[in-house]
Amino acid sequence: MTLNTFGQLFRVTTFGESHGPAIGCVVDGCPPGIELAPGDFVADLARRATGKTRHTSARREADEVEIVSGVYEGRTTGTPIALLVRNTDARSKDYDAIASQFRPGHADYTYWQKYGIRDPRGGGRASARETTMRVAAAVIAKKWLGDRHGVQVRGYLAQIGNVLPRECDWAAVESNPFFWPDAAQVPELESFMDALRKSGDSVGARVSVIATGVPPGWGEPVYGKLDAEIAAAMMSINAVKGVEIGDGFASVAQHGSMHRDQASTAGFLSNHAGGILGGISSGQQVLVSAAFKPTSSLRLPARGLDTAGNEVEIVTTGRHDPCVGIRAVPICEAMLALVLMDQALRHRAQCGDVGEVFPRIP
Ligand code: EPS
Repeated sequence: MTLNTFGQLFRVTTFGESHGPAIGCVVDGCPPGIELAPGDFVADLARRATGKTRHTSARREADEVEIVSGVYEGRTTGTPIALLVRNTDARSKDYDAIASQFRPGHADYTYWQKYGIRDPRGGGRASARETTMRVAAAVIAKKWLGDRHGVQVRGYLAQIGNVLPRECDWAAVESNPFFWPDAAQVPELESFMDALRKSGDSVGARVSVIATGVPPGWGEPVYGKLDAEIAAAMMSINAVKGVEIGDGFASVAQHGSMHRDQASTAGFLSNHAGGILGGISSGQQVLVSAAFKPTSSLRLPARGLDTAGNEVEIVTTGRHDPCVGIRAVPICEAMLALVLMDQALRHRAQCGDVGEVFPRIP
């Protein structure tokens, strides 16, 4: 793999496999002086973790972050920050049967075609386990964005299968296992997921993420557009098959008279653009959605090939997520925060002297 690094000035490199001894990341370019302790990572890593409810994989990882570089007396020093999380609950035997098979819909086949070798245990590097380190790195980004700019990044599950929330209430999101914004619908989702799990199948989901407080000016046209980098960041998450900014694909059916976001001295009158114009933030909320495919590790038998080229029946056992989108809310938040932090630093580097330009639409 030649590219395990993300970002230009705030650069995150992740390493490790699902069943290796540890996963980790190196964060380069972090401003000095940010307060950072292992305890800062606990909340977001727990939000992303498996084994917390019956609706996600039963693997129970300690997910304890060791800070092995870049922090002195509780503050970042400007040197590379290295974070390490040891894998504590890998059960590699679960993968014996499929080590010589390619799960339909999984990266097993493409990794094999590319490298001629693969670590089949837990999906190796293609595992959702890798996203732990993105969330850890983004804890630093979220902190800096919040303290320095008042930027807040938060997300919710906006669709699971064909079920859509009837209400959108932020207060509900963190109080149920689905990050679902409609508390009244949670029992319906519980039954839906219980039936799905019993059936052995999986389902897709949509995650929406919103950044508030982003000032106008972040994003670098034309090859470093804020929306282009957000799309790349979201697409780099396992299982993501689509990304929308603002109205996204709904824009296809719209007329310009509707889509354009008009302005008054009181502010913008709508936000179809999702807070980004010409690849640069407008000062409105940045609105992003990602589509997650249904996971491919199923105990329902499927037709496929083994590594000898024979047609075989493929059945995946072990501990899997029937809807990986459920755990993806903190991961999408993380990727948006990483892009915003990187763009904020790049904006400061080039345009730090420009200051506030008149008029600013509130
Ligand atoms: C995953 C399969 C399961 C999940 C894992 C992602 O792992 P295992 O088969 O080893 O039990 O638990 O997710 C995590 C461990 C995590 O921390 O996100 C997969 O196939 O992607």
